[in-house]
Amino acid sequence: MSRFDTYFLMKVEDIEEYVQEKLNFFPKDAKLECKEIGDGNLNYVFRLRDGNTGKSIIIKQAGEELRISKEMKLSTDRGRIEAKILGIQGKAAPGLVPEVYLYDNVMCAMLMQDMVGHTMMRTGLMQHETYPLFAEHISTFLVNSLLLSTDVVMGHKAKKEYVKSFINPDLCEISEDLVYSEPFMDYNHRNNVFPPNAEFVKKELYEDKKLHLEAAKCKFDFMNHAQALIHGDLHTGSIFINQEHTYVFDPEFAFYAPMGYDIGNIIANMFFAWCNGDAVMEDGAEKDKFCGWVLDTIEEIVDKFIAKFKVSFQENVTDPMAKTEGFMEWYLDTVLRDTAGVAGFESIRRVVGMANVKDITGIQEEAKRGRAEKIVITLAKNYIMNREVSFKKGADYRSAIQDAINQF
Ligand code: SR1
Ligand code: MG
Repeated sequence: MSRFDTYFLMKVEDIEEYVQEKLNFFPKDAKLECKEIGDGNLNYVFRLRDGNTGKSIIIKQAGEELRISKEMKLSTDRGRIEAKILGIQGKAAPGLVPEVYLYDNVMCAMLMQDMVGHTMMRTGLMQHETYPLFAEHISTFLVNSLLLSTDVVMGHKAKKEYVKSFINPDLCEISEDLVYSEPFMDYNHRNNVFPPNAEFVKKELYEDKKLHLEAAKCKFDFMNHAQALIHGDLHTGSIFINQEHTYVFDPEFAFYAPMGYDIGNIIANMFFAWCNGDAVMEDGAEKDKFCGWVLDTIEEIVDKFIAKFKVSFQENVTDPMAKTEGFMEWYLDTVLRDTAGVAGFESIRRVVGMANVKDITGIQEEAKRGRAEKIVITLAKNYIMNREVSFKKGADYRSAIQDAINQF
C-alpha cells in the first residue's frame, strides 16, 4: 500500500517521496529540493533537483479544476492524452519533444525530462531574444507530427484507433468556446476586453455578422474534420528553446482536427512577439533586428512548412487515391486555408477572450496597447475572411501584416 494509490493533488512536500517511490532516477542519498514552477492555466508543475549532482526531473500533475478558475472542472484524462501524444510525437519528430519517463494514471501525473538550458519561448521573446533556428525546427515538427498522423500516411484502421484514443471532450470544449465562439458573442461573460478598445471590439467583432458566419463554419470544421493528430495549444508558452535547439511540449489539448490549427497558432503567437517588441522597445537597431526577425520567421515558417510538406508527402504517402495527380496540391491548399483561418481565430481570442497573452497585456502604455490590439484584430479578420485564396506563401503573411500595421 502506498499513499499514492489514490488520487490527490500533490504539494511540494509530497514530490520527493513520490518520485523516489515511482522511479529509479535519483540515488537514495540524493539531496533533493522541490519547487512548484507551473505558470499555466491548468496544471501543477514541479521541478525536483538533486543538489549533489544537479540532475533534475519535472513532475506535471493534472488537477480536477482549473488553476485560473475553480468553477471550471476538467477531466484528468488529459494527462494520459498528453503522455501518449508526447511518445508519438517523439517518434515522428525525434529530438524536438521532451522524453516522458513515466505516466501514472492514478495520480494523473507525468514524470518527464527537465528541459535544462532552455527557456520558455514566450519569456525569451518578451526579453526580445531572437532564435535563428526556430523556423527550421518548428517546420520540421509541424510536418512530421501532423502529416505522419493522417490517413494519407497511416493505415486507416490504425489512424481510427488513434482518433478513438485521443477523444478529448473537456479540452476541446475549451477551444470551441474560447477560440471559436466567445470572442464573437460573449455569452459566458468572461471576455477580457481592453476598455479603451471596447467600441472597436463591439463594431469589429461582436457586430460583424459576416465574420460570425465564417467563425461558425470554421468551428464546425474544427470539431468534425479529424485530419491529423494536432498538438492543440501550440503557442509560444508550449515551446522551450535556446539558440541551438527547440522542444515542443504541453500537448494536453491534442485530438484529431485540421492540421492548420497548429500552424495557425504558431503564426499568431509569433506576431504577438512583434507587437510587444514594436510597442515596448526603444526605436533603433535592436528593435529593427528583433521585429525584423519575427517577420522573417513568420514568412520562413510558412515557406519551410510548404517545402517540407511536399517532400514528406511524396516520401510517405501510402493511400493509393492520395497518390492521384493533383491531390497533394489540393490537400496542401486546404491546409493553408485552415492555417490562415486559425491564425485569425487565435489572434482574436488572445486579445479579447478569457485567456490573454502577456506579450499584449504586458504593454504598459495604454495607447500602444490599444494600437497593438487594433492591428491584431484587423489582421486577424483579413486572415479569416480571405483564408481561401490570399495566404498561400510566407510573403502573403508579411504583406497582410504590413497592411494592418499601416492602418494604425
Ligand atoms: C481555460 S484554459 C485557457 C487556455 O489555456 C490553455 O493554455 C489553452 O490555450 C486554453 O485555451
Ligand atoms: Mg498549456
